[in-house]
Amino acid sequence: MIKNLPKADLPLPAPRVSNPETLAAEIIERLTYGIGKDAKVAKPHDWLTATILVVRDRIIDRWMESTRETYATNAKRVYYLSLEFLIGRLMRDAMSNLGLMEEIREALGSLGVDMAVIAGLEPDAALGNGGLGRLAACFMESMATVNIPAYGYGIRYVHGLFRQQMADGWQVELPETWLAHGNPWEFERRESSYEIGFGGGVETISTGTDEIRHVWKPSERVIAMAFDTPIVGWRGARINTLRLWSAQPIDPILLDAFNAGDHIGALRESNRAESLTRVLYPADATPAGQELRLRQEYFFCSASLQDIVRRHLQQGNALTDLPQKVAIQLNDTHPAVSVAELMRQLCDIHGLDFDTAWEITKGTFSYTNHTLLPEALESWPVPLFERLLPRHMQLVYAINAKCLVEARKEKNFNDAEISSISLIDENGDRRVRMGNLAFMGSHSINGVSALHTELMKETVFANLHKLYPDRINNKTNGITPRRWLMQCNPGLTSLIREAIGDEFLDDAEKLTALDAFAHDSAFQEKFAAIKRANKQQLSNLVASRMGIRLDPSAMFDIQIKRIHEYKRQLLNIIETVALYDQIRSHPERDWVPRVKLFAGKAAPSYHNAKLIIKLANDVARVINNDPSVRGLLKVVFVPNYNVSLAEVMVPAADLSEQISTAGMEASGTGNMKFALNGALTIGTLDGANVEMRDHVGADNIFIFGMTAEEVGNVRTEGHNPRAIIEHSRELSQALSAIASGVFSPDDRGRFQELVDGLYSHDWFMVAADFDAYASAQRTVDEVWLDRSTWNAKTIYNTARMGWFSSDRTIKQYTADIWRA
Ligand code: T68
Repeated sequence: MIKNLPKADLPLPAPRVSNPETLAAEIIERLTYGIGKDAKVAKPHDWLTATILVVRDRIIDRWMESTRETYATNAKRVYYLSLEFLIGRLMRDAMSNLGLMEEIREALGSLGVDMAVIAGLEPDAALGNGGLGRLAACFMESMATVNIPAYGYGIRYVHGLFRQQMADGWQVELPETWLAHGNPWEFERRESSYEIGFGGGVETISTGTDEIRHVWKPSERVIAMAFDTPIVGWRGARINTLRLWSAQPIDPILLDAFNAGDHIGALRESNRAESLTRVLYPADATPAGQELRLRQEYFFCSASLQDIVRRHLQQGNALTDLPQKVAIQLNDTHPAVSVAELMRQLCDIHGLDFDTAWEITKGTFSYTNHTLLPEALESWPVPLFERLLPRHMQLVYAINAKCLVEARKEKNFNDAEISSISLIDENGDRRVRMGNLAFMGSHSINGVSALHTELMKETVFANLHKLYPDRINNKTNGITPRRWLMQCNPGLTSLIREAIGDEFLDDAEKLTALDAFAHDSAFQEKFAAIKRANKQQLSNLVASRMGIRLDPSAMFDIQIKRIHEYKRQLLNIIETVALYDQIRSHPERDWVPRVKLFAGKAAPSYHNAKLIIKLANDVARVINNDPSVRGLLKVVFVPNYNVSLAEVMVPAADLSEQISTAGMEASGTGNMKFALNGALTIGTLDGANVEMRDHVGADNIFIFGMTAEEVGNVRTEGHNPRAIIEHSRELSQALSAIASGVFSPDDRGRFQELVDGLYSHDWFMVAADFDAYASAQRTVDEVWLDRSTWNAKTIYNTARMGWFSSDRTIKQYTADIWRA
């Protein structure tokens, strides 16, 4: 029998000592007793795991302290619900934030292990598609840094975003297996498990009074089990938790079926449950649309809300105090079913009346919108929603009725206005609109850049904004300077420390002190030398992965992001082809040597995006093998873009391509990473580019092309892209080369449809913006040739990008939305 010990008097472990000798001894101890390996035969992966375990030990004390403190003060907690967390590697992040990097490097060195080698083995946690998922990861780090008691909630996908390979220039998707060697960062929490239901029906029970209670009787149940990962803030200020849910069957095996000889049937239920959290949907900016996706959404929302409500009650709080103690941020509409789920838990499980529950719900939730693309707005067919979540469907109707009556009575909305704000889209097959559900159920709805927020008010949410004019607000995105400056660019970080001291490490806006050095030629040279070293590193990577040699003295012109027509990689490729023509026609001119680098994944079902990748590779092959180019132009598509690759490419860029069709990129965050690392931006007045121009100064960024307003006008009034193309000699030559098969001799018609789209509608204004873009590129060349001017501009960029720290963004969410 275990006796009940007087818990309060139990001693806490002594804090760990962290000098290299102690660390080395602990690494050996972990290797031996934690992993069961003799140092003599340990493989690099074993060293990696042992090192992570030693770093982790130093996190745990503070993690417990952070949790205890929140409990003791009963402080308001922030919950960030996101179907995606694009974390990348964690070891360097944790070591750097705890100030352990040099000590661990030395400890490993004393054991004959190269830290860089084992750090390179850590798999990327790629539980996200792109910007939205990476933003969630930056926010997690910043929330810990600015000391917000926050939890991230998401899904523990067994397979994150696919690995991209090239086969003859075509994208091929392979499964990604980040858990293959185990995951030393996560803690399985079997005790934090919840039942999640699907399907079945709703029963009503009379409670004796005039009320009736609804009881959902699901026909299918699975278990959600928690896995916790600690997230370390800068200087270890605070450690928060990222809680990811994994689906488990209620019965791991149906023994009756197994014993009756049905071996496959015995595992059917188990497979069905586990398949729920097996893969991340690889489509970004387009809703996945399948039933499994809705099941994933509901699964993680229900588990998270059960957990949140349990913690709230366990702390002794009343349910009516939920908005005072809990803020739940919905990362896009993917977790929007939470609105109906919280209503269900409050009304059906905890017995609150509908109106009280609705006030609590609106007070608790807030919603971030990340896109206005009409095709990206999530909606679910009513029959599917009803079959999978019958009780939630009833609640959606009830919420809808309440809000539509309000609109009709208080704001005199007409039929068209009512139908645009309704939760049910009645055009064609009936669908549940998740954006409208998130909007109605939240007290705050925010966009992610100033321009995007204004467009939200004018377009997609115009009528909801009219109904609830105080809800929409802007929170311009940010990036964590720890990962995106200090860790990925240690050379630049030390140079800045030498110049302006350490204050910027704790407050990125202190980088403005660098302004004073912009025209200091000695400083310029050091700054340029660091850029050059970063370019050399990227060149080494390209040489070893692709066998292509790059000249680090050439201008590195980089476009890395998901492949999407609105992001206009095609514009960049066409301009590359035009430049290729020019270099050959005018060999006597003083051409600036350039390397055009691309990387990014296409959604597996996105035909045109995949064709654009193939075009980039076809163009690269022809240009790189043409001796008449004399090395003045190289084109490289680096496969398998992920966070770790970005950490090498971002610090190596001279020129950052942010050239989306104006009005279509909600914010962008890659744009911020490049500029912070001293790349100059060539870009449109889109998303956060607009605010970047305001901060770095119009002279230090290359802006070109149509404005969002102009794009809007052209789209409503119609335009004639054929005339535009025929008017531009460079453009028509480049397009006819591409269309006629100059780059695809094995299949001359391969790119015909891509080019035809530009002639017929040019929805993304590629032709319309081409001349402005090409001319901006020639301005870039001119400035490049005047090195001290170029260098001054790059320093101004680094100096003035501090405002785009995600610490600033998180402080604004805290002050205006969460009030934590
Ligand atoms: C991005 N959105 C925006 N969506 O495109 C980008 N979509 O401008 C912005 O900077 C970023 O969000 C952060 O706010 C996305 O990344 C998705 O990834 C996505 C995923 C699934 C379904 C729909």
